Order: sequence, then structure tokens, then C-alpha cells
Amino acid sequence: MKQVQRVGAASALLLLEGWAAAKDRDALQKSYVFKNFSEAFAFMTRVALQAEKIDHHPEWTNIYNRVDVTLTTHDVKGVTERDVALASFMDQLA
Ligand code: H2B
Repeated sequence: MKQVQRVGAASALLLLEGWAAAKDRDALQKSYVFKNFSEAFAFMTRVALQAEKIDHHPEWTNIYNRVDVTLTTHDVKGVTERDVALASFMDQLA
């Protein structure tokens, strides 16, 4: 897989709304709240298909109507343009 340049959370956040830097590592975090579980899971399903397509996958947890997302690029242990792209995709869907 092609290596990507680490850009870091701080510069990524200039391009995104509602995201925050993780405290313990170079990663982006956001919580999405939906009407109910069905809406949350529909969101996760759409994101999962996109994640497979671009071969870049979120770390996330779901509790009922809430989806907590962490994005980072494991291959370089930090935030890259791939995380910004996936974050933007999620924001457009939500
Ligand atoms: N997702 C994320 N978030 N970071 C990665 O570095 C990553 C990934 N690498 N999905 C991909 C898969 C890699 O493991 C495969 C082999 O291409």
C-alpha cells in the first residue's frame, strides 16, 4: 500500500468541523448522535462500505443512537489525508 504523509491532528482540524484531537495520540475524534439505533447503524453501514472501498477504516463504538469515532492512520501512527477524507465523508452523510 502506498505510504501517506502524516499531517497531524492540528492541521487536519483546520479543515473539519466538530472534530477534536485525541488526548493520548495523533488521532481525530467525533461523536455522532442519531434519532435511534436504526439511524446510527445505517450510518455505520454506509461508512463501512466506503471504508472498504478506500481501504481506510475507522475505530468506533456504538451505543444505541450514538457512534463514537476515532480516525488515525495505523500505518504511520498518525493523522493523514486519508483520515480527513473519511471524516469529510462521514460529515456529509450525518
Ligand atoms: N485503516 C486505518 N485507519 N489505518 C490504516 O493504516 C489502515 C486502515 N491500513 N485500513 C490498511 C487497512 C491496511 O492495513 C491494509 C493492509 O491496506
